[in-house]
Amino acid sequence: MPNNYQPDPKLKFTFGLWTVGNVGRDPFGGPVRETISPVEICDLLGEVGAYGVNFHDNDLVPIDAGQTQRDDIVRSFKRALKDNGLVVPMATTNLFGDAVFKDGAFTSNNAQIRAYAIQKTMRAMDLGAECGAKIYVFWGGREGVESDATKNPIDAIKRFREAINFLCEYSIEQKYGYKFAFEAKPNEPRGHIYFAVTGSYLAFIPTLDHPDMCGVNPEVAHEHMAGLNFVHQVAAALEAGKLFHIDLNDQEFGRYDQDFRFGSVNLKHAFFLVKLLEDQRYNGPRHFDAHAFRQSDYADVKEFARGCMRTYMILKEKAQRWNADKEIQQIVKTVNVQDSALSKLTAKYSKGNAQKLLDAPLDRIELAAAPLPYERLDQLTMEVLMGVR
Ligand code: GCO
Ligand code: MN
Ligand code: MN
Repeated sequence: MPNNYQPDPKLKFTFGLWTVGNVGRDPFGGPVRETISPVEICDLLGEVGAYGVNFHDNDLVPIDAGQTQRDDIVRSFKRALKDNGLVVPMATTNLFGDAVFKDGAFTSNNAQIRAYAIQKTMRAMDLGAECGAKIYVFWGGREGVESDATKNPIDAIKRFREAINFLCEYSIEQKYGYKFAFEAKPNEPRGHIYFAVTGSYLAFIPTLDHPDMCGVNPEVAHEHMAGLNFVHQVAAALEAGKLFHIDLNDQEFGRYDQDFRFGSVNLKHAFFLVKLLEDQRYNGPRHFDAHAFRQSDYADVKEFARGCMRTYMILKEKAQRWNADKEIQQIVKTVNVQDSALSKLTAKYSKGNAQKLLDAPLDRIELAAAPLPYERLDQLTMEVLMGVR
């Protein structure tokens, strides 16, 4: 059946104001695209068929705006959302751009800056709630150090916990119904960022006052910067019931933070990621936290946005093909050797089961001889991906 890969609203494809609105600034050069307003960004996203748009407080409302300016901006933004059939599933705080956060926000050494960061987040949570957001992302871009002489890493964890506990209570009291999603990154802009990988947050969450409200927002590029297998990080989050949001993009291993179009670098990883999300029926937003090449004009930025969504849809179709492929499934079945009697024994410890297991005739030489045709399985996977199967 022909498929034109139109964005499926059920997949909840979202972009940040800061992604398609990225003007191409980098450490070595200024903007290469003119700034477009939040309303124009909504028009662009409406045109390419996105489901929603996310923002940091200051992507929408400048940090020094007064109340009237804020209200005017929010009014026109809400109209643009409506005109373009967009929703706002997620909001977040810019706790990294202003000079006040140069040495961190929630983990700053200065109690007054920590308090300001919490205050700014409360206001940004108000703004997000006003626009309908139900997921609140925490990315600690400046929560780190260049030198461990400058901050105590144990204090940093305690300070971060205190801030999150405070903000959970605020969300509950205001009846915002937010779910908090923590986004890890190992470095950039800091030399070292605390909570370097998704697993760090999975270990941190149970220590909070409201662990049920809290989950993670893993990002492809961030785990690849750390040299990790992103699919495994996402699997850990899913298995723990903690995948509240996901930032999709791409990244060469071992390079600077690139934020490339989803699937454009590591196609095979992207395939297994989409397959995992779809097989597990992940139902949250699929957020593209990426931006177009610096060479692109806004016509090409639209191609970038369409490309992110198309690649996801195409990989979803490839995953269905993989799941339906008879030879692939036969191999999967063969290598997953079943033994219900032994599985019953090992499922739960008891003295009796332990004794039976000790007595079980398990022959390691015979077991090692069972075939594992993984070369064939992997090549079949590649052929599905390359479109010849
Ligand atoms: C980055 C991060 C950010 C966050 C955003 C939302 O590398 O800059 O990915 O884009 O996702 O601040 O919290
Ligand atoms: Mn990022
Ligand atoms: Mn991100």
